[in-house]
Amino acid sequence: MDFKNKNAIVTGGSRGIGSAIAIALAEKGSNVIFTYAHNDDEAGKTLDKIRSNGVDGHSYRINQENMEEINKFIEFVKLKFNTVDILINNAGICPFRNYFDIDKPLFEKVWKINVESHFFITQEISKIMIENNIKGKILFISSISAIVGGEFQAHYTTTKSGINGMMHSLAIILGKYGIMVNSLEPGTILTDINRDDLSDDKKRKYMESRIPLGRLGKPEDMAGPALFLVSDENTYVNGSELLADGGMLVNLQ
Ligand code: RM4
Repeated sequence: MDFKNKNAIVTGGSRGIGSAIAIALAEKGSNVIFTYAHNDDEAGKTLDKIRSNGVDGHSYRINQENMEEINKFIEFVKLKFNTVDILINNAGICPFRNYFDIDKPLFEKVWKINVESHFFITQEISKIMIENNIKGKILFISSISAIVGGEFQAHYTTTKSGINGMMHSLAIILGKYGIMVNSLEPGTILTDINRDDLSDDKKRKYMESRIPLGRLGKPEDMAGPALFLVSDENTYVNGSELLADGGMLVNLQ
């Protein structure tokens, strides 16, 4: 797969799955802009890795709950890239919480970051693709949690199902312009999003026992399927959900 001279955007690209995909794209020649929310040092390290491949790389700190900041980010993209070929909507949070302790502010925060921000970022980026006649690729990082529930994830699973619903409609709307839209559904991948949760030995052993491959996923395990879906080799997969969970979902007994 060749990404030379492609312009890619990755939200939440400073760590975890987003970082693995952003670096993999750069290693195959793509220019990359990634957003991040908190850690400047961590973002700087990821940016160095991206730029070490001789590509144009930029990081952008943003609170994706905030529409004004999203609009400023789009202006930044237009400044740095004359067009966009690939958008990876990855940023997401999952504060594990008892359902009855999830209040409106928390629910709104998770909804805005995981779903609403990507609805509007995708609206603006797809306009750029259409205006430049780019038959681009858009990938939502959804989750196995779009398909199954989680006792402490009622807010989060709602967002991941919402992402798939958005993806289905955008595959129709943007497919008319030759832009292909899909979602990747990672299983349990060990990243900062779940480090605390999986620090509970009993929980970690249970999750590992659910996976036929015998191990939790690594962010790098997501790069291959993600890159295929946004590559030129993908000529007909549109509106699809690709589960990447090591066999966890189907492992009932
Ligand atoms: C994933 C899945 C994993 C969990 C993360 C936070 O969708 O539910 O098990 O660790 O979310």
